[in-house]
Amino acid sequence: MMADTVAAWVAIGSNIGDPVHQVRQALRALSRLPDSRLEACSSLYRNPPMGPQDQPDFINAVARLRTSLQPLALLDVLQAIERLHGRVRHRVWGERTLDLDLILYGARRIQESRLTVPHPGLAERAFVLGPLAEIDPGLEIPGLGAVDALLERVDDAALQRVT
Ligand code: A4P
Ligand code: MG
Repeated sequence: MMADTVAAWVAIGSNIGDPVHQVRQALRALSRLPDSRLEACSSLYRNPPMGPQDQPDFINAVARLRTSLQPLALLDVLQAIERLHGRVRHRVWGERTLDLDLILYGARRIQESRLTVPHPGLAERAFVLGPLAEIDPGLEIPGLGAVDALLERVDDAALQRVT
């Protein structure tokens, strides 16, 4: 049925309105994508903002999909979900109702105007590495090494699992 599928990882972030609700809604939307299956999702993690500090804490999570969508088609559907959730982008690294980043697509490295994979911020972001290591600790990030090794190099003390 789904030919030539790959695993793809999506990082979810929200810090406006009801972020826990937004992230859960996003997971629900990811479970309904065409030609894709939601295979795993991390816990939700509350953590302080990276960037401007005068904004609310974020809720972050990571999901693993199995998909036969090509990378740009997957980016299109992720951006459609962001728009459905009333995504408004106020400023760089600022607050947002919902941010969906395609962080990994199989073992591929992609460099296009609309899409860079692995996501460039990956190795520095505890709020991505922590949830990713929860679901796929031994995963090799193309060009960067294993997720759990990368996680050891960042400060994840402020990541707080939402119960
Ligand atoms: N784009 C390129 N590569 C990708 C990719 N791998 N995944 C392009 C998704 N999009 C990608 O995206 C701008 C453009 O990037 C898209 O049109 C797409 O073609 P955007 O989502 O509008 O921009 P952005 O995400 O607002 O970029 P910005 O402002 O650099 O934000 P970041 O880097 O995503 O960071 N603190 C915590 N604790 N948790 C967070 O989740 N998030 C941010 C936003 C800041 N601080 C945070 C968090
Ligand atoms: Mg984004």
